[in-house]
Amino acid sequence: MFKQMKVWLALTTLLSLLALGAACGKPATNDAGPETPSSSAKPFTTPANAGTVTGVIAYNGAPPAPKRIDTSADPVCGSANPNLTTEDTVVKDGKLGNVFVYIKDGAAADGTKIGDYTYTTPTDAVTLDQKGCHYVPHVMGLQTNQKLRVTNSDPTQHNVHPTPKSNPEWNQTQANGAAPIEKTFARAEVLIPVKCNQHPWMKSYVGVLKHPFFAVTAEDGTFTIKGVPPGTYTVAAWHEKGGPNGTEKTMQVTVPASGSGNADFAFGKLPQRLTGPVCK
Ligand SMILES: [Cu+2]
Repeated sequence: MFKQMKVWLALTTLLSLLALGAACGKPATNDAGPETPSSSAKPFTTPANAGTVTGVIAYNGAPPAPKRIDTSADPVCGSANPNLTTEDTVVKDGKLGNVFVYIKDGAAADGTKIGDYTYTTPTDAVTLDQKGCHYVPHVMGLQTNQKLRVTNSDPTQHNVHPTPKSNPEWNQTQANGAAPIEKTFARAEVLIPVKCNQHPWMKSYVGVLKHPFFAVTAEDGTFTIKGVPPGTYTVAAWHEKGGPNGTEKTMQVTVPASGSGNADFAFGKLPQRLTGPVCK
């Protein structure tokens, strides 16, 4: 018992030190923006002059090299995916993949706040697969009450375990060949970590929003959020590193009618001239 406490203490100390070290990154909270629509809520329909929010996420400085994962705890994983590596910082040509980008706040040109609309829940499920003993995709998004469909493509057993803060926590064993697990999340939450109780290295993140204005950056760091009504918004970019809840950066973006608002973010090391006053 005492030993466990010591390990826990060491871990929390390490985490706080890490948080301090990432002085330029703002630790993220799980606040996904306005949750409850006001009494003036109106159903959202995509206007004919909707635009997009697009951008590229840069990664400054040398990215940490992916680490090889020791899968020896489960021989099936070792043979299925012998070259499994960490996916927390996926950088290609200075661009960062797996960043969750979303509209956090703001209003359309007619003054209606993004949180004041009600949105239709998509009928299609979003799939989170377990393949080669890792989660695919690593980061994904879905709307509140939209079905999350967890599948197991591996010849081994997994134990799917999301650890939300605003939604109920659950964990469920999924044997090889078992039927998909279907769940929904009723509350917006950015983002919900998902782990596997069977394989400690397995991790993924699920962003839940009441609206459809989110995207995950591709390997080349690009993203596009479609169907956005012209207006001015706070756009947030979230990456899992830099704090216990990841790092979130925001910027104001104006989406012109039938046009595109640009939201280029940068993670990693800040250029030297920006350090100091920028870091609070
Ligand atoms: Cu697993």
